[in-house]
Amino acid sequence: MRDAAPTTIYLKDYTPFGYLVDSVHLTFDLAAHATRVTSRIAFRPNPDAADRTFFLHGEELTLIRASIDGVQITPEVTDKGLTAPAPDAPFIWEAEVEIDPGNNTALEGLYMSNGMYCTQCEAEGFRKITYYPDRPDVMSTFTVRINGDLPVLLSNGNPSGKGEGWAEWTDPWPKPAYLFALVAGELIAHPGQFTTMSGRDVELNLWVRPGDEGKCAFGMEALKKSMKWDEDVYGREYDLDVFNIVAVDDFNMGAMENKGLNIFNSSAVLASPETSTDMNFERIEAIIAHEYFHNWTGNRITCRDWFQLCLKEGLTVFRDAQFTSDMRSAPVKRIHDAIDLRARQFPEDNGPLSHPVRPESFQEINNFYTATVYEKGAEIIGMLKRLVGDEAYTNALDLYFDRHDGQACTIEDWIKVFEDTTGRDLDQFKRWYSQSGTPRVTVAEEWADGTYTLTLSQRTEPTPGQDEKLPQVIPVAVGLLGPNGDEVRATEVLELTEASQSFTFTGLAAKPTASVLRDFSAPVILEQDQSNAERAFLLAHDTDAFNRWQAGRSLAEDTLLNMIQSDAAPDADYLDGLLAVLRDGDLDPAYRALMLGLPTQSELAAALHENGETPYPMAIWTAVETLRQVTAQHVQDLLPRLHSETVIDAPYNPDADQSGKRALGGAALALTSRLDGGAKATEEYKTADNMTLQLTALSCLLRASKGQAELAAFYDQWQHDRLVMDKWFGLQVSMAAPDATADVARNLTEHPDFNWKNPNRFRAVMGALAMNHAGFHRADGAGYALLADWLIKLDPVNPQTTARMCSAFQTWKRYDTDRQALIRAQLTRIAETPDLSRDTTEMVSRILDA
Ligand code: 0A1
Ligand code: ZN
Repeated sequence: MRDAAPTTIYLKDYTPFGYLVDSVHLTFDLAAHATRVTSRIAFRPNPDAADRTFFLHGEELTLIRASIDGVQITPEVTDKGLTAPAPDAPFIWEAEVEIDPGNNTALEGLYMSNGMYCTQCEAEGFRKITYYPDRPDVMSTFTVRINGDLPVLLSNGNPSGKGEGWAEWTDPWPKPAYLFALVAGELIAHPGQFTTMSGRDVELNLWVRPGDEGKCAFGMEALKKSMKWDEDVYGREYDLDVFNIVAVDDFNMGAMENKGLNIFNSSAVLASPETSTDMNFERIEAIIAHEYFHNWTGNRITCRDWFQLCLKEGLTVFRDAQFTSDMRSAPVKRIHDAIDLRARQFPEDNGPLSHPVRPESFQEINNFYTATVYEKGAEIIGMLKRLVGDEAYTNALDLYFDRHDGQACTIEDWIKVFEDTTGRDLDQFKRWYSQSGTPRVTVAEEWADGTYTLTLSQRTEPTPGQDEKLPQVIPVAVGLLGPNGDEVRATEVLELTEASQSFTFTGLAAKPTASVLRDFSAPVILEQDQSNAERAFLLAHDTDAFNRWQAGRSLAEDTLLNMIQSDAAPDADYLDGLLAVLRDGDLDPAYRALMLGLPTQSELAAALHENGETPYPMAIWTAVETLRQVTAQHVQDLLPRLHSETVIDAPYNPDADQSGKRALGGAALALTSRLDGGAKATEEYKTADNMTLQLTALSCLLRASKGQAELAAFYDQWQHDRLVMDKWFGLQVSMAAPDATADVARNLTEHPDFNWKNPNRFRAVMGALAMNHAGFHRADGAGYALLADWLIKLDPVNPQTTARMCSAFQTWKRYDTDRQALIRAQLTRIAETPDLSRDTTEMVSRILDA
């Protein structure tokens, strides 16, 4: 391992940097293997800091020269940075370094992607560009001159000069170095324009590589909608003359909110009906909104240190979810978010990688860009809003922007604006940030003399480093339904603050049925002893769209668990209830499509494990297949109607309406394919004129062990398109039968188009392998070994992506002892790899410590 004793950084050790930065001037002389970066930085002593050590971060840099106030110096240089004697008065630091973007495969700092220079500096990548106090609480204005022979030269802020072979950019807004960006390449602009609410004209550009011009229109419209929405809903307007977005093919994450120059993974911005699915469009709209919203929540107000990451990420995810709800369907968005949280965040929060939304220590901050920080972080904001009400939320946010604009803040600052606007003590609420693990809420009911009593109890299992848990503030939205299905009590938010608490409802004529945790009002696991009859009743009558869906979901989970545990037949309440919902033409097609969804096989494994049973992946897979087959037969007569109801007689539009119809039509096609052996899917594939339909038909065929001819035709049709080819790779692994998955994945890694250094392509195959539950967990361990081989190979090239993908193993303790032994062997093999990165070392050791 590279670090014999990796350093752990603690929140409690925070101290401010000894100097403030007044201005940064950078000059880049671009060359693929010898880029020169010259810096001129004005420092002055920080009156709030006790320690005046002048240490600048710097990694993988060749120092050419350095001076302080014009006097050459020879700093003490290590592989982490440099230290120099600095005056206790304002001074000018100048340095020149050389870097090698052409050999930067980690995609952090300045690197190259298909001949284009680009940067990724969050979290600690700027130190690979030049020597600097690379920490978010050091903020400065930046002026950047780029010298290079490429036609498009971009950086943050506004353009301030240009000529043949050079361009200069000035960013007037003080920012931390992690928001720095530079792009240079042969790029084409898709232009746009926006006038802000105060009348500022903003030039918008979406920069893409030649050939991708036809995939820009949707992203540009999404950007304009985001700009308008942030003005309308949060009163926040854009603050520069230009806003640039660049699409990059090699990128570790989705996108990055660099000030005025967002850089996007091309998969998160490029879209056309022929090449992108409805889901791609929706995700792109949300990511563009997310990065744009960061301009206020992240850039204008940033984080004091990386422990506060959720300050910008939780809030910005919450804001993008609000945006999506407003642009599309609020209940559908809420259901998607709950599905996603349960699929990604719950396993994290209830396994070896569990950590608080605001962690207290880390070895590698890149390992903490997690579902917990982002999605649970967003849920906390949602709970806060629910607890204080919409008006107080708006007032608190106004105060936050007024009070903290231009600052680097903490969660304490955030909570304080809510305390100051509402007068409410939020001390206990703050436990959501410090306590890890998913709270479980149990529900008990009592009915006597017209009084209905709900007793809610909470407990959270121990998590790594946290044995004792304290009660949290849990907003539980509840409504009551009368025997005829009418709502006898509208939604009310019960505040559960004790370990156990009773809430009474009086004056009721008959025993009601409670609809608990409406709208998924808190990110908890609800444990409610409900009969199937009660669930079926809620599925038929609940006025809360989320809980109506949840009732169906609980029925589905229950019947699957019974099928797995006791070989039971699929439950009639579930099948009949589902049929009734599907028949209801008044219900949104998107919502009906969601009703047809099932818990993931991984979720079922978790549920079995929690019930004290050992999950066997093949038994789970078989139950799901059986239920699907039985469902197809049960709703058979309705399928023709679902097909005709979802035909769209208009040009393709990825809006909520059309994509909802296609989702329902696609779900119906999947069921039909189980009955006709793929005949209809074969026809649909031939006539498909957009990627959603094409991919749906192809997956139905592959699921039916057909479609090899279509797969080959798909390749011929799309081999020139990188993003579509990622789908081609991924789909084959996702749809493979359990015993074939590892072999399919391995064969694909030998395909000439498997460019494993590209994170999208790597994830298309290896991510799909890890997600194919029964395939990944094949009893002989072939899935584990294949993933481990590739993680070991990728680690020296791209530690960030490697480390993130190690989480595929996080649930290993759920499984039988044979599988545990197989996984442990692979994790150990990874851990013992010589020179393993700090990123991967931390992840594997946390997982092994389970
Ligand atoms: N701040 C970005 C996410 C991001 C984080 C790290 C990255 O590179 C290591 C890239 C992007 C966001 O929230 O969208
Ligand atoms: Zn973000």
